[in-house]
Amino acid sequence: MLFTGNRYFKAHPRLIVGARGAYYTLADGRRVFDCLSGMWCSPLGHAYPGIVQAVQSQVERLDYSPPFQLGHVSAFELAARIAALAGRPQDRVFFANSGSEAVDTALKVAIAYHRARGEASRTRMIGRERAYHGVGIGGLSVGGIAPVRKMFAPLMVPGVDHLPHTYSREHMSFTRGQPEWGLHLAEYLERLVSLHDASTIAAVIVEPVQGSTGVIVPPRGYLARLREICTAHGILLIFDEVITGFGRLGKPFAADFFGVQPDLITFAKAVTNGVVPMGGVLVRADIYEAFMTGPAHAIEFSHGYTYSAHPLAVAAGHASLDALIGEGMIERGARLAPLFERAVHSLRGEPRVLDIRNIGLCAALDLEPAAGQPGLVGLRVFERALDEGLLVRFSGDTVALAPPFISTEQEIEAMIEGLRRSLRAASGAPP
Ligand code: PXG
Repeated sequence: MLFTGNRYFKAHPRLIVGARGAYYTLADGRRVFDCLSGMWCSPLGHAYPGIVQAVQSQVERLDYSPPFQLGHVSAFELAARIAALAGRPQDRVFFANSGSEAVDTALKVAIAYHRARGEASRTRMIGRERAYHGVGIGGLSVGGIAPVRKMFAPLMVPGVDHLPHTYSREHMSFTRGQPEWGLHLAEYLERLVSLHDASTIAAVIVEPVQGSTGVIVPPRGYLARLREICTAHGILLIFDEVITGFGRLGKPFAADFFGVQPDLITFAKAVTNGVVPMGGVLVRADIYEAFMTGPAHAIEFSHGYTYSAHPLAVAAGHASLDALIGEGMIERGARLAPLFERAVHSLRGEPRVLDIRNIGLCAALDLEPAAGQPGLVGLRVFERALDEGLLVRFSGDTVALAPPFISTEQEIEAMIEGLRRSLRAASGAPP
């Protein structure tokens, strides 16, 4: 089992048998609202007709295409559409199959780019505390969630350092959107540059909004300041948009939302609405060009996966973009965000609620842990929520919400009222 208590699961199996629209069907027949859009990956809900049809027809036309030394047209078209969507039409795209692979690919691009330009001393990478960048060796190394890393300590890539995370309950609890406090934390990057010297640093990687650790929203001005410092020192800035990409904040990418452009953007999850695995990296054109040296038949970048740009993923990607853009689904999500914000913050004052944070169509609640039993309150709320017909995501004692863009206002309100009852029931208060 993945990131799951195996023994608890075997004793209390939770099995899913179907999904349609914003609902899953569990093995016991219960229909539950999908409060996290799958695992942040299905903003269009499940069995979206355009995607189902596109994947079905693709599997009959071209079910697999070797991505080394060959290509297929629709993969290039999808790359161009994604770059255009990001407002960076000159960018190149490298396809992978997951967020973890996208992150490891971006780190490789960064290291190899400096080497290609004769700055091979730039090997160091800077991540951030509480970051989640997947489970590859690179992503783990720049990641900052201790329980995820500690078991694998000897595998960490050497020469990685971390910025402090930007969360402070004292200064920002119950903030709606971006906190006013915390801009000064970007200056830690200057300190790391002074410590290690810019000539040793290849890249800084951050999630614009930290997702997995519980929706930590960047302080106002923070990302722009990181951008300035990176630019001043020739350091590449990577935004890991595996969660924020494709509309979660109400704009196609968090880079647009915050008005800060990184050099590379990793994406995954919603690019195919979660229907077929896909990840990738958007790379600035001049970074790509730096590799285009040597004999024209030679391999410029020795990296790739058997399933990169898999035809079924590409088909699902095109159909997802048709809906996200063509059918206005990102805008629909954006329109729901103010109502979602009001609704989720109405949970302030409910039992054990220590903090609520939100941005776009995502939010997290920190709950006061039970003494000596971290994670137990989260588990209880999760189980009570299932009884309320809600599938919420909990991690420790933090509950995360990121409903599908196809949700109705009534569904958002019902989700919050169901969660309210779950919080009360889990704490023993009258429901
Ligand atoms: N980067 C970021 C920012 C992520 O959020 C990954 C990389 C890795 O992606 P893959 O596809 O390799 O899993 C992620 C994944 C949760 C949750 O509930 C979040 C993720 C995965 C599973 C659960 O917060 N993020």
